Amino acid sequence: MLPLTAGQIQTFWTTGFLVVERLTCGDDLGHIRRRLNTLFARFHELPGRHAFDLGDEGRHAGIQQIPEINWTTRLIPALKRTPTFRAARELAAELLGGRAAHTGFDHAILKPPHNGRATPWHQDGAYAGPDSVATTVHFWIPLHDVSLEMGCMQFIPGSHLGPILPHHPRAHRQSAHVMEVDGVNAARAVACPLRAGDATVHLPHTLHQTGPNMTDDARVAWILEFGLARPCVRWRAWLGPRS
Ligand SMILES: O=C(O)CCC(=O)C(=O)O
Repeated sequence: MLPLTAGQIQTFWTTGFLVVERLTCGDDLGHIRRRLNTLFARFHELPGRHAFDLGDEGRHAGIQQIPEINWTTRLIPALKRTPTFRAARELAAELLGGRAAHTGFDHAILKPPHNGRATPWHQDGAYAGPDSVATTVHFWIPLHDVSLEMGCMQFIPGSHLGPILPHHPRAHRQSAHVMEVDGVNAARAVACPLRAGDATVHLPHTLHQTGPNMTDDARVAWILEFGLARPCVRWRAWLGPRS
């Protein structure tokens, strides 16, 4: 993967998102997909903090609409050693202008064929606590080609410059896990269909959504978050455990 150009970095900070072509290769995507498939295959056995549904019900035993697995790299640490993970971390460093580190959070989202549910408009920052000030960059990496009909990412350019808007659980259902924001002018949305190996990257305030999967194939995306590596993390390592 070539370094980003100054123009790409400027586009990212101006619009709040960027399409990155050829982040990774098909072989590694295949490897990641096999590993993630093993997690989705035992979705119902995973501890509750790892497994949610982004559809109407956040947790249920029935047919999943949009299963999501959080902290995939805690479940399968080898995922952090993949070329895809390393390439995303390198690009994060270029975008952030310093050494980048995994925030610790990552997730995988599956949209089964004809799942009938969009992932609603939201800002990732709505899930963080009010004291969260860190600037992080979020890579959305589909494990295959992805079209608008399959549920590619859509962004509102410039929305990263605004505040975190009021969010509510999907369709105001208290049993929903996924958050939603009302009143988004979807006419301004930019859809980002991708080829396998490409990715999008966005900021915590950038408004985004994905449509329902209207195709016969499953849509799977792996999402990785990086921030600037903080010196104090190294200091803590040097100091060792504090009594
Ligand atoms: O993959 C999806 O459907 C939604 C992804 C998303 O909203 C996110 O990563 O924040």
